[in-house]
Amino acid sequence: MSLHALIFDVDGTLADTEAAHLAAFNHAFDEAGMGWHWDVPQYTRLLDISGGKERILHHWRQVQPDLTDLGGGVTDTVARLHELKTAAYERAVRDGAVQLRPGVLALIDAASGAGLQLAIATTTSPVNIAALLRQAIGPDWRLLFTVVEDASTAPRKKPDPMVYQQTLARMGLATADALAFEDSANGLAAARAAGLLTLVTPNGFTAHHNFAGALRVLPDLGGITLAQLRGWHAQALASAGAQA
Ligand code: XBP
Ligand code: MG
Repeated sequence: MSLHALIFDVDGTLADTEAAHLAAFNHAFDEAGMGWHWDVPQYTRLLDISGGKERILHHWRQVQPDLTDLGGGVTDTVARLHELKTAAYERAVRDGAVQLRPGVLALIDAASGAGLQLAIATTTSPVNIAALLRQAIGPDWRLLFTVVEDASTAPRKKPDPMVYQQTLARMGLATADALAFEDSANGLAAARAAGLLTLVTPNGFTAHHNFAGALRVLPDLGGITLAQLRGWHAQALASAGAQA
């Protein structure tokens, strides 16, 4: 089996976005007068919850344990807060707050030029993907990716494998045809549960996570070549075959 596709997580993998997400959450809480402010240590813990809406509700239940969804009031408020947050995040990205991580663009270009399929498998919202990649790659960014699976298409969030299973199915590929790229324990768990060999590039918010099961843990993708990926992929499949 040779390598036919690269599947990328977005937040923390394609770009170090979580500081901008954190600022956007706090902006939304201020705008709505919630009286909440997340600091970095707290947000680092909250990132164990995938999905911005799920994260907001999780925090609300932490600060108000007797919270019940009174006639939709809580659900509507969470949705409103997330809309405010997403708008603030989009503005920040458009203003250049976030850059792609080292090696990401070079690898995407090399893989695309070599005829590999590229895909995105993320728990973030579609508007966030478009804001980041429009700014980082250009208005035609979507043409580079065969499949984009995100919070709008895969409602069960990582570590659930749904987003990766749907990505593979839509690409018509087997797990052995692809490599996944992740930054977090939840993301690694989702990719592994979908049967994918996974490279991890941790960041400041995830460096302390447990990455057991990763094909490799790399500081970033700077200088990583397609030939190296093909070699690691073939080696992993061969040793899996030898153990079978
Ligand atoms: C990381 C997430 C997202 C972002 C915030 O996604 O869990 O929730 O933190 O974005 P990824 P939203 O799978 O790309 O690492 O507020 O749109 O959820
Ligand atoms: Mg991530």
